[in-house]
Amino acid sequence: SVVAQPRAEGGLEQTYVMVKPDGVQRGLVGEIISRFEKKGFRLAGLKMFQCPEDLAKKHYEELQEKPFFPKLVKYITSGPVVCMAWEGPGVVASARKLIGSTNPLQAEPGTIRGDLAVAVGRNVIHGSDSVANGEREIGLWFGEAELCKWQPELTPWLLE
Ligand code: IDP
Repeated sequence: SVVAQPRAEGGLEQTYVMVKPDGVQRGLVGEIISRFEKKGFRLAGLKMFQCPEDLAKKHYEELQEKPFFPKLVKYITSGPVVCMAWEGPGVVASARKLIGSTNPLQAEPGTIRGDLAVAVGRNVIHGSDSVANGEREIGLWFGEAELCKWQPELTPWLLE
């Protein structure tokens, strides 16, 4: 059954992943979704969205004292983003590894930023940095009715 659910049940962790405006403009959405799908994570929410300034500021509130904060808000609101909620065991830390270091020039080859970006202010993708922030960010970007609780048929082949 598919019902709206604010949070994963059964202990499955969730993270908020977002293709930033540069990734959308560069046609990288499919490639990025594909990496998380192939890894074996479960998509719980997906939408395209033009982020308003107040949401960008709330999302990045921990960085509001940084000198690059105004540019960051401008970047995130500069075009549509693709918002995703992914779930699975250890998905927060694993997504951060798939994404790679904040500065794409320091990101390992094989990671999304390592393979697809060159500038910290155009680093293509966001991923929550803690389980608590994953919950906070999914709550910020998604309404309850936009999140699906479902059991892919493949689950027994992915999870013990
Ligand atoms: P993260 O996205 O890897 O978690 P954060 O430190 O949370 O990195 O920074 C949020 C975003 O702010 C980065 O992804 C990047 O787009 C931008 N950013 C971080 N540091 C800088 C900087 O030194 N100059 C410009 N932009 C930055």
